[in-house]
Amino acid sequence: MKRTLLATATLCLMAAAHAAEPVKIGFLVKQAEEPWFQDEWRYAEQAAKDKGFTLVKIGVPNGEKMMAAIDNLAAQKAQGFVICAPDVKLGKAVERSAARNNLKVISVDDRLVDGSGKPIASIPHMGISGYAIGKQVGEGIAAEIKARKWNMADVGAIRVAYDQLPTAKERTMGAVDALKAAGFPAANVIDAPQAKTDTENAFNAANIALTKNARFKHWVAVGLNDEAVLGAVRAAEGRGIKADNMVGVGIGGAKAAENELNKPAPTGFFGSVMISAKEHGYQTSVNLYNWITGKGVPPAEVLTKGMLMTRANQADVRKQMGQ
Ligand code: FCA
Repeated sequence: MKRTLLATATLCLMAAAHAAEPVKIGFLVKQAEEPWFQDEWRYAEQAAKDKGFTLVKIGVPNGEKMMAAIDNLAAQKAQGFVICAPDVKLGKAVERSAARNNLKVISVDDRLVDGSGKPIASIPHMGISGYAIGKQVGEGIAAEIKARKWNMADVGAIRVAYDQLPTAKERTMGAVDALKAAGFPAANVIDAPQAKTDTENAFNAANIALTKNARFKHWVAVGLNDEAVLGAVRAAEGRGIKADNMVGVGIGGAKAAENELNKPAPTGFFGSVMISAKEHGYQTSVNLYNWITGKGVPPAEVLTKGMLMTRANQADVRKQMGQ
């Protein structure tokens, strides 16, 4: 009995000591230069301020930097981290390294997978509903093709592809499926694989697709994010294909899209399905904070929604998305 009491008292003391430790959380992103990730960080900072924890932001462009960042967080006595990894196949390495360092981990945007491509169930995840959001892209483009009264046989669709990333494949396949459902000919869809998910690589990929398919009168473009579609739009411009003959719809709605939609004259970047950097940055951080402080375990998977934003409705969409 005495021993039990003593053990209980020790446990209570340990818990109290733990609770008193300042909370420190890492937020690791694969492409720190991308406006979407800048926004996530900004909202994570907001969560840190609201809840009173320290946020450590680290860019992890490759596996080596990612592993070093996790060890570094442990050395600084952080208790956990949110991560969008440079390669989802590093999932097992993330899981092991977090466990070894006694860090809690939540993934954001890109779901981590094991060697066979299966999602790692022990790591809670918040991502976008990729296929549904991709469909919104395709539906938005199909509506614009109809509004312009283009003959679909004369339209080429560039799918800027990054199929090794599951969410990227889901997004672009959702877009293509919606186009096909609207009567778009499957044979007019051209895959343009990009080596990295940024504008420069999308530009190079789209350029090849355009060169090889000069037969089309009009073009549309889809990709996993705004940067991918912007690459296609810029490549088309380089070949004299401007706003009246290009309808590109991205995914994201962060600064890159905003700049484009606010240029005085419309470009081939017709719109973007806006997704919630606020939820992805703020809510993942709060979920992790609650987990660390024993206030609650994060949901295993949260998939967030998007809204089609164009020049015509951008103010309204931003308001509705709370951003
Ligand atoms: C992926 C993409 C980003 C962003 C995010 C939600 O990580 O690479 O551009 O779209 O999903």
